[in-house]
Amino acid sequence: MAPHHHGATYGAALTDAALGERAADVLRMNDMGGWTKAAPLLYPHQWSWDSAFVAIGWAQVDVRRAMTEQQRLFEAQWHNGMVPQIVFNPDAGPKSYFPDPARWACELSPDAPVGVAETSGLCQPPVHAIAVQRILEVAREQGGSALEDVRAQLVGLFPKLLAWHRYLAENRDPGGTGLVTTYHPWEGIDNSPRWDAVLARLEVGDVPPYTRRDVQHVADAGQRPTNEHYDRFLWLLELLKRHRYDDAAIHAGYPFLVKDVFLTAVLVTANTALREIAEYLGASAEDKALIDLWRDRGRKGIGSTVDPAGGMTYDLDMVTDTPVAVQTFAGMSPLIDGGFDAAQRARSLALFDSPAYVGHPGLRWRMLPSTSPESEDFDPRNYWRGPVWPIVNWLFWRGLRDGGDLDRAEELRIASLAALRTVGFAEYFDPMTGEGLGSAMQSWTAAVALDWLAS
Ligand code: 2M8
Repeated sequence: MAPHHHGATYGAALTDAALGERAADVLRMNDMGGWTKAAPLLYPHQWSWDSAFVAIGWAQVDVRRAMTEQQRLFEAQWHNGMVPQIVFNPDAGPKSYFPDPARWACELSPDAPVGVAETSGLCQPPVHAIAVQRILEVAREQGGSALEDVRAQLVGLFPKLLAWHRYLAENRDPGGTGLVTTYHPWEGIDNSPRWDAVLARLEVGDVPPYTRRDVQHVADAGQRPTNEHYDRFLWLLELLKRHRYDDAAIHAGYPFLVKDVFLTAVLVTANTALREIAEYLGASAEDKALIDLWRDRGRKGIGSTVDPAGGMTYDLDMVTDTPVAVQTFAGMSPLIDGGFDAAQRARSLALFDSPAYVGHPGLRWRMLPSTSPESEDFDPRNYWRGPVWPIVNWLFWRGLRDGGDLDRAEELRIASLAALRTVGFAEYFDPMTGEGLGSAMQSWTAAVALDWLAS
């Protein structure tokens, strides 16, 4: 089966064992020896948050290999603590993906890991401490030399995780609001309608010519961002280079500055995870206090974004100082961490269960779509504008469980496994028809299947 075709060999009758075997095969197929490609053709490099999920998947196969996945990623960490969105595979060649290292020109920044790795100049949601906490949990169940080795790997990784969280808490939040600033759609939720208004406002200048590679690997371009959006993405990249990727300069004079509630919620729960890791390793009281401070400030920050009318958490466009009132899963971001106060949680849960989201009668499976089917922005087949992303559902599942909503969490886990049994390990799928879309054999989809099967 060609890696860009979906579905043919899957079916509702697949046993758990067979599903797990196939998921592990996807990881093995994309394994480059120590790190894992995000997908066979569309994404032939190491992506930051993909690799965190991938490590969660590897934990079910080999805990040491799972830790290696994160060690390799953090070798490319920038001197300012940023973990880059993409670590390029030097052997994949310049035509394997666009934008390539030459277009990023990260050597313009004194913080880039020049001579160590070629990377992009942005970052992605900090799932890494969450992954490491999960690997540690699995290793503790195994005990013996597996645990000893993981612990040794963890000792080296802990200061790097701390530096990463410090980068987000400080460089990406110079005002200490508790909310992380995002600079670009490529920082995770690529063509979400959350960015439409900010992108529409941009005055696009000269973008050097380029050839899109992504649309060569998906069945139809309608599953990917438009050319108009790509021009805007590339224009922002030119501006970032003019600022030499300097966070202070970017905050002072760059047109895409959004306080991102989803990214912040992931950081909150990553801090909860890092706090546990710190405890396990016997970290200093100072480090532990710092993590507590970041976590609490993040929760407060998210609390400040709640729309009084509907209860959604909205991103804040820093340039116009207005909330981004768009109906996506980011509006229920408090559910991603188990530690939000009961009142906020109840509001988010009511939205989650409503017909605008998981309660929508047309859904093939009761899973959270990327954009509300009731919103005018909804497009069931286009990338982050409607399709279901299993990894997003994994984050909500984990938050529901940690917050004590065990029945809901279990329903979501069962629904997700039923979907993956039928759809296979597609990058994303149509919430109404269940058709697999984007890349097939997507590593992080296989990874969350492995974790759900084990949970
Ligand atoms: C998608 O993003 C890349 C750019 O990073 C792309 O469209 O080329 C997003 O879904 C992103 O969140 C993800 O990390 C990446 C690889 O799976 O693909």
